[in-house]
Amino acid sequence: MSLSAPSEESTQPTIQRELTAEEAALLELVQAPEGEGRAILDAATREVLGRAPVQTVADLEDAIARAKAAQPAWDALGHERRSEVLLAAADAIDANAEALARILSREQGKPLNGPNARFELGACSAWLRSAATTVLEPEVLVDDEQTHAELHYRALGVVAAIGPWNWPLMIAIWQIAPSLRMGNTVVIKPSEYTPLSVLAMISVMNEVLPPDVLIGISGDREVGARLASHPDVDKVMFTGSTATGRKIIESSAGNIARLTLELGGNDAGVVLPSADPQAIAQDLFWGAFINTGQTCAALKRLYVHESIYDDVIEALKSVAEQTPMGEGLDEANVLGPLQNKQQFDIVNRLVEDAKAHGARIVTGGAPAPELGELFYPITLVADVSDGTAIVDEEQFGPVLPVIKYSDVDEAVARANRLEVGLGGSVWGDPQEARAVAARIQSGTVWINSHGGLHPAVPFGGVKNSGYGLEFGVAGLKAVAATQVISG
Ligand code: TXE
Repeated sequence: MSLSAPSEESTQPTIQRELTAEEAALLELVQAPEGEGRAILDAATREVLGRAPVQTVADLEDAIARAKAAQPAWDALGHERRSEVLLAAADAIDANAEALARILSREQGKPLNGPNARFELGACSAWLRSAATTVLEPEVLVDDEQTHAELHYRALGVVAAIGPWNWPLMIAIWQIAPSLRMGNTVVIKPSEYTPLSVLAMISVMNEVLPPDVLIGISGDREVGARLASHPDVDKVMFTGSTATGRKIIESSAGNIARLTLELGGNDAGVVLPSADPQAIAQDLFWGAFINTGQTCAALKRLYVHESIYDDVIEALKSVAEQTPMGEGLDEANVLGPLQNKQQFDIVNRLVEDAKAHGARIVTGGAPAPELGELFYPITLVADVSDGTAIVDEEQFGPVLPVIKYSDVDEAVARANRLEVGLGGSVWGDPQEARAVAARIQSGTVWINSHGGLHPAVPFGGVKNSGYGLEFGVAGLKAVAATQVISG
């Protein structure tokens, strides 16, 4: 089989912005030989960054067989030794963090600075260290004169990790780290949009991991489908679209693979009348626009009480105007382009549709070709209502609809009316906000912030946002087989 290229094609034959020696060395380790592979573009400049290997279903079969063969010895190492190896892998990531951040910045588009590429590498190290040191003890279930029953957590076998293009390295680590910690081996297929940065990080980790414990496979959705449905795969960790999540659920009927599905959402924020618009503006802004809005648990619909509606919009506009967007390698920028043309077209379509339905564009509202082909400015859409596409569909980009409400019960009902529930937030007096938070249908509700994650705090969605928890002890349980020892 062959790998179908993403909808965009290279228009520039060579990279014009020079790679550092460290970046070039890492890319050389993972990319296809000269003249082979598929061109991967720098998201900001649209120059060719490198060549992704084009791996087939036959390569995948070989990878799964090797991962399966390596698993018993990795499991037999025991928790203490595996923990040491994973901490050494985190050290290796730290030692290569700047080069990896630069490759990530080029390939994904996110700037080096702000909560972006360097931040993502820091998170990779932190989450890997947390998984390496979190302990999952056996539980004594019953201990009386007749029975002693314990619940143990064992390795499952081979874990398939399938990831997206928005936080490609961090999400890869979220899938890899707990899986390896519990004694599983991992075959990971990065998104076809961002394979090079993920393969580079895997190659850095493989400097210290035993052979075949972690195998990267660079392939398209056909390879992803075969990986998820493979009879020798015991667990699938997937982050991506709801449509693909449904296909993976269907294929799990065949291999009975356990699933952790993080399928994005359309997170609502509710700003109560007690909120101070100036005080919350920065956090609201980054809650919505972290990674230029391309974040699963970003604020995607903002419901603001009518008494402070205009003030919140003004405060957000002012932050938007002071926040620089541009090429990621420029140290001044903290917002970047959309990663790919498909997402750029979604954002453009949703804004055009909002305008056609009479919405007011407060700032932005049209592409910014002067910055580059895939740049879209921060766009605030006001005087918009539920039922329009910009509110009801996940924009996954630098656009935020701000919706006016007059009654808190009504705002809660509107926040809950969609079939997704990853995150949510409530802004205002903390006590009042907590009471409202309990009524929001989402896996996490933040108070006076949105989207902050911690490696020890479980994260996962409800409704169509998927199921299964990641991080912390709950995350280790999700990649383990339970065994009761009773006697
Ligand atoms: O996702 P896909 P895409 C949303 C966002 C975006 C949309 C599509 O709204 O516009 O999803 O993005 C692999 N079996 N999110 O096209 O297609 C595929 O190769 C197994 C939200 O990137 O779901 C890639 O590695 N795997 C999301 C991965 O699945 C398959 C983050 C994701 O691709 C497969 C990104 C199959 N049948 C986009 N088909 C979030 N949760 O944050 C594809 N793949």
